Order: sequence, then structure tokens, then C-alpha cells
Amino acid sequence: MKIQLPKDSVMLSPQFTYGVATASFQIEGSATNRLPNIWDNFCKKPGAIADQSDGLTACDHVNLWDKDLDLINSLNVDAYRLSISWGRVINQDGSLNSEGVNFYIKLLDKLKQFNIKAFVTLYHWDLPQHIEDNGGWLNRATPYLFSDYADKISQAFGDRVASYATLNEPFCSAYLGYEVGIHAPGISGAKQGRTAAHHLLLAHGLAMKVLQKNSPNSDNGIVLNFTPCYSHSGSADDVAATKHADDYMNQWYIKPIMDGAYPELLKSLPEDVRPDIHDGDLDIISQPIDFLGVNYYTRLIYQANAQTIFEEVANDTALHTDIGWEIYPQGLTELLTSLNALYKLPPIYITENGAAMADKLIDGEVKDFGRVDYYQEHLKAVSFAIEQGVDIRGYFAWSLMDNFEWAEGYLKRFGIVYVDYETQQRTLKTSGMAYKTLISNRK
Ligand code: GCO
Repeated sequence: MKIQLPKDSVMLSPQFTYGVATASFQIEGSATNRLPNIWDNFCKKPGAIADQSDGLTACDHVNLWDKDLDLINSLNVDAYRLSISWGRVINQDGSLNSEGVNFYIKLLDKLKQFNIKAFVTLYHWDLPQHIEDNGGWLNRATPYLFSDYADKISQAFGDRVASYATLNEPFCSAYLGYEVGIHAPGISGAKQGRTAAHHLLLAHGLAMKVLQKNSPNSDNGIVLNFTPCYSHSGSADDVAATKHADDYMNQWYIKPIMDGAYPELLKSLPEDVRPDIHDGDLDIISQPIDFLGVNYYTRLIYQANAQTIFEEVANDTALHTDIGWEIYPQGLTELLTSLNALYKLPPIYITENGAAMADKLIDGEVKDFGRVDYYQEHLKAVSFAIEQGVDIRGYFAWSLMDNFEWAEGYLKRFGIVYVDYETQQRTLKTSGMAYKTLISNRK
């Protein structure tokens, strides 16, 4: 099975960056060699994780990293997006943990030998538990701790990193973690969610300053996720409710960075829900960024609701992935062109895109044709956005390999490589072969 792009697409030129992505908590394991984090704790909460699993072993990547890098290299990718576990590299007293730092340095050095660019994310949700015990992202001191971590680790890594992202998906950390409580640390409340979001954005701005100083030659920015909102009908009420949802879930995170202001919606929120914004915060948050990472998986459809303002409407006739998300590639083109119309964007990387499928390993093969289709259609959607003038420089498949899918545990598989969690055996799926072929033919 092949992935095909329009003949003259710039995505077929060697300048376009292709990569695979992972995140520390989802693959690393070796939990005893780092500080406990909010996900370790959340996993202990009855009912929090669908299969009652945890990240103590995951894909055992801390032990198997060398082979995993050979596997990445065998895909002919240009780049590898990974995240750093804060509690593996920084001790509780704020000093560097040399064992943890050396783990990543070995890994970054091997990437360099392979001529694979390292796209490093500093925060992919694994906040050290001792920081959470002091209020976590609800505490205004946490952004300053994050900036200190960014300072120390970027100095330690030297020139090994091609691109730094401060945060991955602050929407998920803030909304899922502190507003609806289905992710760690499992706190619920609108005030908490908005406060965490503001502190995460502040952390991003503070860390941006540090990264630009310590690592001026890398491309530094942030990774945001977007779930574009579509109105169920053309009625004024549904359209207004959908705009409200979009401002609350999506624009809330990008507008402060690009425009130095929250959406107008902020003013209509009850006083006791609004975050505490200090003078100068938005100037810090709106530091120029070298790139914007965009993560896209699906869209949502909304209608008005008298109590909750907006509510989701299921699209039963559409195709869905194994995690229940509608497959809607055209949403990716529309997202990219609409962001490009709304903001003065830096170059964009699609830092995550992919699909959960109910994969089966049969006779040493995983024929995940549905995932090949997903990649085919979404890569085409990116190509269409480029044709319409959006400056997109690269694309990362989520994920390199099956891993700990947060509240879903190990039940949902997103990899282009299959992981047998009993044996830690990796098997390249049909989608992995198709992705490799696309990349290799371009070179
Ligand atoms: C994300 C996460 C990934 C998830 C993926 C699928 O950034 O949302 O980076 O950790 O596994 O999105 O849900």
C-alpha cells in the first residue's frame, strides 16, 4: 500500500521535514530513576485509567532506546520529536540530575550521528508530583520553576537540538487536567482550568526568552492542539454556540501567543472564573516564536444548549477511529487555512497527526490499512493547505510506536510500529512501511 501526494507537491521535496513523535511518560518506563509525577499518581486513582495500567514500564524505552533509535533511522525520517521528563533531569532541589541528563545526551548524540534532527518538547504533561503538591499549574510559582528547568536543560544540551517546543498541548494539561479532571492531576473546576491555562501560557513565554538566549540557533516555539468546531446548523444560536466553543477550546491558547490578548469571550466569563492576569503577563506570553506546532486528529460538531451554552453533536454516519474520533481530513486543511487568515503565523510544523486502530499482529504482520488511508488523506490535506498559501515545513506521525495512551492505558494503539507489551518486541506495521516508502522516494 502506498501513500501518494499530488505530483508537484512541495511535500515531495527533500526540504520538507518528515518525522515520528513520542512523549516521555508514554514510552520511557524506568520510573524508579526519576521523580514521581502527576501521571504516576493519577494512575493509582481507581477508575482513572481504562485498563488500570500505569507508566512504570511502558515501552521500556529507557533500556531499549538504542534499538529504538536504529528503528527510527531505518524509517529514513529527517527528524524525531521526543519529550524530556522534567523529573528525570531535575532533582527536587532544582539541581540537574546528571544520570537523567546523560540518558538524553546519549540519545541526542546518536540522533546527530544518524543526521536526524531532534525536535525536543520540554513539557508533555509529566509534572513532578512535588510541584503539584504545592499547587501545580494553579500556583504562579510553577511557570518560574519551568523556566528554570528550561534554562538548565537547554544549557546542558548545548547545540544538540534542532528545535525546542516549550509545551505540548496546554489545552490538554489545563482543560483535561484541571477543568474536567479526566487527565492528571484530576482536578475539576472552571476557575482552576482557566488559571492553569494562564500559568501554562506564562510558563511558555518565560521559557521562550530563556531558549532564545541559550539556544539561538534552534527553532523554538510551542505545540498546540486544535479540534476545529463546526456548527450543527446554520441557525444563529448554533453558530454562536460553536464560536463560543472554538474560543474556549482552541483560540484561547493561540490568540494570547499571537496577538497578546485572550479572546473577547474572557470578558463574558463570570468574574470568579477568570484567571488572575498580572500586568505584563501578555507581553511575556506573546514573545515571538520561530515556529508553531499544530497537532490535529479530528473535528467536533456543536449546537446551542440553554444550560451549558454549547454541546457536542455526534456524527454517527461518519467513519471513526478506534478511539471514537471522527475521521475528517478536510478539517486539517480548513484549520490551517483559517489559522493563516486569523493570525500572522510563523512557519508551521504538523507535530502530531495519526489514528488509533484495533491492530492485530498476525503471522508477524500488522496490516493496518485503515491507518495507511488516514495518513494518505491527512498528508494530502496538508498539501492542499500549502497550495493555499500556508507555510508548512514538516509533518510528524503520531506515533513512532504503540504506547501508554493516557486515560485509555494500553488499549488504544497509535503507532506505526506495533509493540507487544509482554515481550517488548517491535514490529513495523504496514503504515510504517508506507510512510518509509513515501519518505525514501522523495530523497
Ligand atoms: C497529544 C498527545 C499524545 C496522544 C495523542 C493521541 O499530544 O495529545 O501528544 O500524547 O497520545 O494525541 O491522543
